[in-house]
Amino acid sequence: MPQTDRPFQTDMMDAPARPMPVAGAGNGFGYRTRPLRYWTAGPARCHLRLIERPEPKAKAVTKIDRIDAIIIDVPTVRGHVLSMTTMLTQSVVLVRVRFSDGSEGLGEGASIGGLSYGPESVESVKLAIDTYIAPALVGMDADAISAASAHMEKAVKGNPIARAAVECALWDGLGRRAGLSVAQLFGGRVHDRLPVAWTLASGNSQTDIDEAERMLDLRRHRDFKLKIGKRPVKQDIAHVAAIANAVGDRGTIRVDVNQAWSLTDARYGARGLQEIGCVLMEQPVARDKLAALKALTDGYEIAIMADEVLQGPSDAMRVAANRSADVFAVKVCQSGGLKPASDVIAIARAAGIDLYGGTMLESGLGTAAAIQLFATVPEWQFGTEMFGPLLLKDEILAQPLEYKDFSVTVPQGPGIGVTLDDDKVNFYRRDRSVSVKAIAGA
Ligand code: MUC
Ligand code: MG
Repeated sequence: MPQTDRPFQTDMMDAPARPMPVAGAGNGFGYRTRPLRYWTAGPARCHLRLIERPEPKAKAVTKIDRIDAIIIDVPTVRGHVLSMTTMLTQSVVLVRVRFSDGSEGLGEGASIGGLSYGPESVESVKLAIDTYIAPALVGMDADAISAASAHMEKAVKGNPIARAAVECALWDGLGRRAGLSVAQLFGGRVHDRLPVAWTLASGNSQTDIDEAERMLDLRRHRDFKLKIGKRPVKQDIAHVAAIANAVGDRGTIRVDVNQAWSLTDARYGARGLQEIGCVLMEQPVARDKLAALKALTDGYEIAIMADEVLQGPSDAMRVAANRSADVFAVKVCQSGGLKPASDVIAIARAAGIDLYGGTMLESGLGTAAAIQLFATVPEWQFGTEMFGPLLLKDEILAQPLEYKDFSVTVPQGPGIGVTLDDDKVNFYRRDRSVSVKAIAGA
């Protein structure tokens, strides 16, 4: 070890063979040296040096300077027919948080089908951020995300999607400043890739079969989620059976009813669907009908998945406590952010409930944020559906996410690991567009 690396050292000034540390020079660890004592008696002068630890300087706190939220509307590759509406466009809120040290963080808040899916829309998300969240958070310590989240929860009840968009941007900012990915901030990845299902929702059985064939040929998806609940149950089962027959052993078939069925419908549906080999039934009944969800979970072999009912850790606890579902669809937006979503995951794992990585059809930004978290979880028994950007006609990331071999690659790099294509964002932002119809059809 060189002399200068020692925390404490003496130097013989008259021993010229030994290199002398220069008073005041650094020693490579940020310490300075200063002479301690001199001996002049005798031929050899002795020079004792003490390495001096500088007064710790108070580190400048990085603060939240500014929060901007914009709505973008991007057309979908085809009509996405859900039980409650048909989507022709997906609208999301992009959030940019600027910090006092010049760094930035990005986040996204998304829902589907305007207000037909749930109590938040992109318009309400932007309003909640601009009017309530931004004023509450500006000036707070940017690295203290738990404190900021607690403050947000105090300032804004409910509105998990609005809170999630801002919270994600705070994690992205912290990761960028620290040079760590969001996955690293959440304990480190255990997967480099995650399996990705595709939703068949054209509204037509043959079109869906053709689409499934294309996805299998491309090796992009082999797990298919069918949106049902719009037609009578019997017709829905016939539709699912036609697609299940066509796909055969090459993939799996799941359904999402988006709360459309009564318990009576759902009993009939569960029996029919499990007979044709459908492996998963998502949120068949209204989100407040927990007893009905439990009756289905207890009564049938087909796995019952909770989606809309899960609006964060408290709901997850309620569903887990009664074991009212077999599987949780974990959604970052619906949970209120990355940290609450990781709490939902923890509750499921502790309760022995299986996991599925859910989407709100976010663009590449929100999708990448969720992938960062999902990559840290050892087991996704039913895989994920992180295909949001693929449903959009255009890509808003500078570098699109990589989909291949039935899976998506976890982005590398600090924070969420993606950057926006600013020209595309400007093109699709609502406040610059001539006129955009977010939802069409019924
Ligand atoms: C939902 O209800 O799960 C996820 C995939 C999809 O097609 O719609 C979303 C929302
Ligand atoms: Mg769903």
